[in-house]
Amino acid sequence: MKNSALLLVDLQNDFCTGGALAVKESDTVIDTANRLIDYFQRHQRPIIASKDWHPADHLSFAKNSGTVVGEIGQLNGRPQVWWPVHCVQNSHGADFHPLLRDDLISHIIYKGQNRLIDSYSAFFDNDHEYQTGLHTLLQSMQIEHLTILGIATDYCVKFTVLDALQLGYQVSVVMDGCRGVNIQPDDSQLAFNQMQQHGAVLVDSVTVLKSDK
Ligand code: VGL
Ligand code: ZN
Repeated sequence: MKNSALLLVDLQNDFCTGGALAVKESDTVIDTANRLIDYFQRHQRPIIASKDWHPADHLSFAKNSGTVVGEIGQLNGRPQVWWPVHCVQNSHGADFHPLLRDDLISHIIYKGQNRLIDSYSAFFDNDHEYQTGLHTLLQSMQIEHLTILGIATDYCVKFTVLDALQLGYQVSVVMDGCRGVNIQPDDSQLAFNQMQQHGAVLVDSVTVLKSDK
């Protein structure tokens, strides 16, 4: 546990049941997140959460780009999936899920504020130009290992994990704490494979909770 932190990716209403971009079984994710939050709290380790935090005029929203939800186009010279309006700053959809133990979250990282570029990773915008401050925060706390879970497996979790590995962190991905959008049915499985190939360790929450060191 020493030098370890918990990173919860985008556990917001819009990605949960009833939300604009809901994944399946989000209740399970919140449940798993709460058990890990309790564990990291008991071990006095940092609990960090990211929030997708878009201005209402964000150009990843199909409505603002005159495009069709789920199709792929180009934004600022890079491939972009067009999304429904989601996680608009200060809206209910951008709030944490009501059952999440967010009172125990020690730091919140905001991403996706620039309307011209999407930001799947909690570390960088998709062009890797702008940093969110997460890396600086982790460095200031001498964090070397991250336990990561959240939504969506095939977007924000995947790119957060790949950036973390590239920055030199050891990463455990809690599989039962992740769910994906799955535009293609096996997108989440492919994302898990890709994270593992790049050096992430895929774990089950039960294993994490049992390892009492
Ligand atoms: C996400 C699509 C658009 C995510 C965010 O949190 O995975 N996906 N914005
Ligand atoms: Zn988004």
